[in-house]
Amino acid sequence: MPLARSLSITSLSGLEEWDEEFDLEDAVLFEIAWEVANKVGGIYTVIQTKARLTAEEWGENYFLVGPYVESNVRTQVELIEPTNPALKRAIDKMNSSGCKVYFGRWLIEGSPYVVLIDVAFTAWNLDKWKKELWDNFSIGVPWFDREANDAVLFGFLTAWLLGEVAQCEEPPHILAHFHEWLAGLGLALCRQRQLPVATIFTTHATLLGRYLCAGSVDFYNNLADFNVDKEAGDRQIYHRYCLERTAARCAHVFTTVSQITAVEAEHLLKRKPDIITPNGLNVKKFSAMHEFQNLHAQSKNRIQEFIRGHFYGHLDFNLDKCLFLFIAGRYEFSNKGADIFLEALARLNYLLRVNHSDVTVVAFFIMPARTNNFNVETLKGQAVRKQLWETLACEKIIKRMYFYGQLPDVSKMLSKDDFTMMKRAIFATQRQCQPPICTHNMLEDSNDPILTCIRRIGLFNSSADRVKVIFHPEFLSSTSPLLPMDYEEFVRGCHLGVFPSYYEPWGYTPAECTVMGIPSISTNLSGFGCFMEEHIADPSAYGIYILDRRYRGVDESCNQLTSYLFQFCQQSRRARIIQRNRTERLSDLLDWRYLGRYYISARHMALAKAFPDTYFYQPHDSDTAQGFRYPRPASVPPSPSLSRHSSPRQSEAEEDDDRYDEDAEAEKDRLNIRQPLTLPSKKGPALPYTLPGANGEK
Ligand code: G6P
Ligand code: 1S3
Repeated sequence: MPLARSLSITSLSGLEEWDEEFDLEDAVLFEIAWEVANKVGGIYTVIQTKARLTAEEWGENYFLVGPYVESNVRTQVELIEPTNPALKRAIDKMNSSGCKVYFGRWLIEGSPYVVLIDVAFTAWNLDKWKKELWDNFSIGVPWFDREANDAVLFGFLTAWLLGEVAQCEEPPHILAHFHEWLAGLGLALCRQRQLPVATIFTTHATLLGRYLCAGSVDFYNNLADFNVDKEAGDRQIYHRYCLERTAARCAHVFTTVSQITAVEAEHLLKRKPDIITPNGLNVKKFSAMHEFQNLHAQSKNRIQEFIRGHFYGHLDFNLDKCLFLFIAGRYEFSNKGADIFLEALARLNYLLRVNHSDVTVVAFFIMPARTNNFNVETLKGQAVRKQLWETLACEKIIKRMYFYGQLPDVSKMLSKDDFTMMKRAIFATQRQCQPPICTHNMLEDSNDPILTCIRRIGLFNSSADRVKVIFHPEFLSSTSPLLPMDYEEFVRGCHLGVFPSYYEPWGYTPAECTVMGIPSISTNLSGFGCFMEEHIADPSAYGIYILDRRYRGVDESCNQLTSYLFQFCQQSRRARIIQRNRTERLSDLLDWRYLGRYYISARHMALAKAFPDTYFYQPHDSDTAQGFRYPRPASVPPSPSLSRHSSPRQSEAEEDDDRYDEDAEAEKDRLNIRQPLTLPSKKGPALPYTLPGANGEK
């Protein structure tokens, strides 16, 4: 068995170094999730971004296990022969017993090995396995729940695979990390069959939490009082809930992504997580410090191009004074806070109008819904823009300039025909209707929650509106004929991400904004918001606005959101640039190179619990629970009156002055960050966790 290295995390600017001595020589790690090489939601991002670091740590002994989806495999995976003899034997044995199990390398950073299981191919076992599930766990799965049926097949197949590996001649110490309820049954089966496997279960959201929040329930104030069985039954997810709860209860180590979801899990799944494993990202560092600012300007230009087309005939606002806001993610209207974002936009529209502001806000909603492709009016907008551009940048005129070879005579530059052509092109940009709200033909237009809300609040992109809305009900793609940008480019070009979620165990969207240096609004009900609140002395100074949705009513939260937005609109360009610099400086905090340590702790904890004769886990110092805090940036004025708005604010006169010394500003704050940090002790994670066995679980 090849050697796995133990990990040493080093040199993150301003953050703690971390060395963990734990001999993994004789261990193999399987990480099992339905979203391995299969993008459905946030778990894909967790696994894909973390792969490089985990592959560095475990080398040849790291295997991801997921479902075989042909279209994904064709584009993302290189199929090869299994490299590990024990795993090869296990796969061969399963394949000769009527399964289809593939082995390959996932073509992402770190190129981890993947074992992909074709669950449909073994569907003939479903009834037999469901009976076994009923006999051993008393969980009955109805025939019509396709997802739950897949979870049963995937669970039995992964347990089969691990069982085969465990039966080889000199079995390694097997560590299996299962993500989310869809993969959880494999864990329960490993425990029920008493396989020599150390198990971890991570929940990224509880099923019941998601369902309850989507209804009209005061979730966080009633967490302790829900009759969980009844609530799950009422929502027809009792069997799924049982699968999730069984996995959480059976795991050697149970983890979740944030403190707020830990409390939720304790009440709804009846087990307190042993450790919190916050989600990180693969942070890209540019050699030029302000490259991300240049990228912002480039991407913003491309969004402006789109806006020129979308608002053709109504482009009566100054694009240079236009701010781009956006919300993006799974289309859960109230869970993701699209409801209060729209309401706050209506209020912001009123405030900007009565204050005669020259700022225009364009708010993008990027949330996939059922559509029938792009609508004609939106496509026409982009066609008109292109035609106008081609006419104005007429080849003939350019050639004339070129042939002169000297300063051109302006009076001879344009002929009468050129003028006629230009007039026609400009007249063609007139339009009778308002610029569209939605870029696509919606299948359920009349019931769609975003469109219904827009109809109610009356934000129709009229000339008088200072807030315009664009609903793009499809994820972005660089090959789109409308807005040809991928998500990352789009985020870089925006000014502010707005994510006022009510239910958000972690929330990758604001984290992604942060590492790209784009300010964002999240809430104290999101894992990300709470994490930032805990680690930064004055989050808003860093462009991390955290909305209070916990202790305030909806209307109050909405007012707070409106005031954040209005305050943001009042910032000068220079202030925005300073703020982006500060935001970007937080990216180390969200890097897997820093946050990966919690996963490492969870693994060591599980190995020590399952194989106490071989592994010993030393719990970390209790004082580490405090973690560290980024201080207020040195450049924030100390006086209470001036510092009330901790976002940088400059006078209007400075608005267009973007020549200030960004590097000096950045250096000042950077030095400040290095000074008074309360760092976690050498080996300790900064987040609170309970010690192994504290829940009486084994
Ligand atoms: C970046 C660029 C500047 C540009 C600015 C626009 O900082 O380096 O050249 O002026 O972005 O900022 P804004 O917030 O107005 O999009
Ligand atoms: C979940 O995905 P979601 O958007 O349904 O898992 C993500 C990854 O852990 C997490 O960021 C998100 O908050 C959860 O809700």
